[in-house]
Amino acid sequence: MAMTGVLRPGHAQLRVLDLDEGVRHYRDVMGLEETGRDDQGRVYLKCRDEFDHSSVILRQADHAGLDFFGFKVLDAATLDKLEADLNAYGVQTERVPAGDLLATGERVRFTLPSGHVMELYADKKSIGNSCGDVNPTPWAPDTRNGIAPIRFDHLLLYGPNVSAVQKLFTEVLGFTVAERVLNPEGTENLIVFLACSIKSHDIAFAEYPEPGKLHHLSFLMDSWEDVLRAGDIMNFYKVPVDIGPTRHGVTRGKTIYAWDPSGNRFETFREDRQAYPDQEPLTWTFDGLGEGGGLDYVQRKLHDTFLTVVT
Ligand code: M3P
Ligand code: FE
Repeated sequence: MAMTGVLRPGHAQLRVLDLDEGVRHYRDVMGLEETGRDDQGRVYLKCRDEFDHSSVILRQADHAGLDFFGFKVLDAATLDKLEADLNAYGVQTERVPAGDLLATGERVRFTLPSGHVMELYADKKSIGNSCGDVNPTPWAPDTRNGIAPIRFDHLLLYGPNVSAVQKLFTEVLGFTVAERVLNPEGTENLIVFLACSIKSHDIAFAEYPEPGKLHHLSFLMDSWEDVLRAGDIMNFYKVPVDIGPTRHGVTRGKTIYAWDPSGNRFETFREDRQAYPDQEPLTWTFDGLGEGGGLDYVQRKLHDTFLTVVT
C-alpha cells in the first residue's frame, strides 16, 4: 500500500440560510443521499459512490459559508502522529469527541493561518455505496438522481497567509503542490493547488484579505458529458450559474461553477489530470490565469466573480 497519511477530503460542514431549501438543493437537485439528522438539527448527506456515512453536512445559520472541513487519515496511529507533528510545528490542536458528528470518530481540529478550521479523523462508519461489495455494479440506478456526482472531490478556500498554509500542508501533512498561480507581481503564489493523492488537487487556497472564506466545494462527475447534463439540470431547477460549462486550464478540470440557494459556490467537475508527487508543480502567471485560459480555457478571461464572490 503506497497511500498512507492523509487520504482524502472527507467532510465539509456548510452553513445554509434555510435548511429546507438547502436540503432541497443538495438532496433533490444535486442528488445526494440524506443519511441522517442530529439533535442540533444538522443534516448529513453523501454522494452515491462514497461509502462513508456522510460528506456534506448542512447547518442552518444566519450567514452562509464553511464551518469546517475534515480530511480522513489512514488510521488512529496516523491521527496520533499527525497531531504530534502539528503540535511540534507549533499548531495547537483540540480533540472533538467521537459522536459529535454522526457516525464519526474523534477528530483533531486546528485553525489554519488562512483562518479555516480543519480537522483530521480516522474513523467514519462505512454504510456502503449501494453498488455492493461482491460482484458490484458500476452504478446503482436507484441512487442516480439529479446531478448525481460520484464524490465530494475538493475545496477552494480564500484567506490570508497562503504561503504559511502551503508550508504547513507540505511540511507537516505530506501534501505536494501540483499547480500554482502567481500574483500579478510574480513574487508569491496567489493560488496553490495541493494534493495528498494523484488527483490534480485535494484542496486549494487563494490569497484573500478576509479569513476563513469558501470559494467552492467541488463534486466529481463521471464524465464531461455528465458535466453538461448537470448544466441541463441547473437550468431546469433555475440554479444560478457562475462560470461554464468550460475547462479550467489550471488542473485541466472540466467544470461548471454555480451557487446553492444560500450563495455557497459549488462545482460540478470532471478530473482530467493526475499529478504524481515527483512532478514539479505547474506554474501559471497571473496573465495566464486570465488571458492564458487558466480559469476559463475556452473564453480566456478572468471572470470578476472568481476573485470577489465568496461566502
Ligand atoms: C478548479 C478546479 C483556477 C482554476 C480553478 C480550478 C484557479 O476549481 O477544480 O480545477 O483558475
Ligand atoms: Fe475546483
